[in-house]
Amino acid sequence: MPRRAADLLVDCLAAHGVDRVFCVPGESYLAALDALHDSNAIETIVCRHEGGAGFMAVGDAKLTGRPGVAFVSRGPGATNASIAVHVAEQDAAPFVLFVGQVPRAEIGRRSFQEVDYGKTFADMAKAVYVIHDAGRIPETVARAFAEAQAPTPGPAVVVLPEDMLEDMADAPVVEPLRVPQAGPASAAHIDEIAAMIARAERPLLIAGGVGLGTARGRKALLAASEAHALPVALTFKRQDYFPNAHPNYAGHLGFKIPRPAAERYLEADLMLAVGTRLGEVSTQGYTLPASPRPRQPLIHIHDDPRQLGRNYDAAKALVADPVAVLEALARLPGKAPPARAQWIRTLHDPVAKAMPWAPPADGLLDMGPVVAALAERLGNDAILVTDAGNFSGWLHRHFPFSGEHVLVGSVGGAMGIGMPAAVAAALRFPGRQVINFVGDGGALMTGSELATAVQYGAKVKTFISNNGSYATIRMHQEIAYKGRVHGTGLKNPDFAKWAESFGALGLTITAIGEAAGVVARVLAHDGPVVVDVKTAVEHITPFATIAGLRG
Ligand SMILES: Cc1ncc(C[n+]2csc(CCOP(=O)(O)OP(=O)(O)O)c2C)c(N)n1
Repeated sequence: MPRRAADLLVDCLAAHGVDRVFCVPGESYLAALDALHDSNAIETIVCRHEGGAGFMAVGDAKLTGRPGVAFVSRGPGATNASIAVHVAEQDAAPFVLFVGQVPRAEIGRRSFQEVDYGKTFADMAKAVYVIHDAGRIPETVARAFAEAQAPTPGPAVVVLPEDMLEDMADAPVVEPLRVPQAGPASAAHIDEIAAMIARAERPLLIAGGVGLGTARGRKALLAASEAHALPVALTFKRQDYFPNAHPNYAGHLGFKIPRPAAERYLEADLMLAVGTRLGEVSTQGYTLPASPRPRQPLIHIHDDPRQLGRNYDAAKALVADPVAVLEALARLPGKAPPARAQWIRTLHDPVAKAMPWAPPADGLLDMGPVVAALAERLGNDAILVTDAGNFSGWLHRHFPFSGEHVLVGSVGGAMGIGMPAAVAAALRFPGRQVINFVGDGGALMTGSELATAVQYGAKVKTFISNNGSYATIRMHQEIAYKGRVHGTGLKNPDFAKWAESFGALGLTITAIGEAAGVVARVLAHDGPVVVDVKTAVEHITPFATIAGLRG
């Protein structure tokens, strides 16, 4: 039976398990909105900015492992959403972005709000599909979802000329395509890897990527680490994959870790990089391990052959499912030279020592007491979301991720992901605590999605580090152009009142002694909360003060 293309599209989404789409409406896809109006399977979350809608879809994808979906309008909507396309690529998050387009007869005339998405997204999306023929909606949707999920996961863009959505089509829904996946490694490969580990006195397992973040992946990582006495360092924003209190935990490869820590890792006589692309941040600018030829043998395991050999000449580069490799390793008995125990302590002890927060001697407020109070009170299934900026450093340093906590942040370092991703998390898991850490910079980039939280009852708890500065950039300024502070100062609203005006609870912390009580109130409140944490910019990172940088 022929039916409207827009209805066929919505049926195809439902067949792909889509139960929620994030959007900002546009006249370029009215028919799709009209079809969503009648869908019982799919909830539409209307957002305040396409960047917010895209970040929500990416946040949802990070939590479910399934493609997040957003609908945005042509030119202005699509370009606003582009930040999420970029983040999905950098973060390996499956994301399908549907974009309205001018009518087919207008394409190529530089019509009102027309964009050539193939050109615009060529360097960000894995694929851009334009549907000219309504009969090809089912096949195209299926391909876009498969592409978004295939190793390495990422963004796919589907372009919908507005008149096409009104056409009639009688094509059947195409059920989800099988997504190509790498298999396990052969027994010979596993034996060889186990033998290399057994010979090493100072091996280091660098774990990251998306697959290891699943419950199965985390279990395999822990089991392989324990079976083979392997210290585990986690890549940027993947700090939640391994229990931080475990004696084999070797730390988080965050932004520019202190040099002594990097040098400790570089003492390794074997590096085993599993699931990670070995990106710039985690590798400290391609020095840990050294690119292209590491100082020590490198075993690099990834399920996408394109990620191997790009920046590293690995002693062993293996295309395989990283989780299956860890599971296979965990089944083998491990042997470790006696010196291994000391090596593990060398990596773990400094991290463990720095983990408990202690009030600073100068008594100034930073995010430390908030993190300490959260560490005491949060349940093991809490979801912690971070925007991009130095404020997140206190969480990375002082929050003991249990291995079950989930951390959502942007590997690609995009500011603005915090509030939207937290809203998506609270909608997806209404029974779990969702904590959002954001700076005063990021807060006003996409903080208006607090309205979306209130509209849909997402109980997000947001802590804003209000230091009156884009402090991360101020820090770079203080280092590169000592004392010449310019373009980084901020004059902020009263964030508690700002939150109240949305209908959320607004609270303020002005001193260290207030933090524990406010955190308790936040967690007890049955609704969205924003806390204005009046942090001192002097504590510009957990590792340095401005006076220290200037001195
Ligand atoms: C969308 C985006 N714009 C700009 C940057 C560059 N940038 C990185 S951190 C930062 C400052 C963050 O400021 P804030 O949110 O106040 O946190 P703080 O650094 O003070 O902890 C900026 C501007 C970025 N990463 N993303």
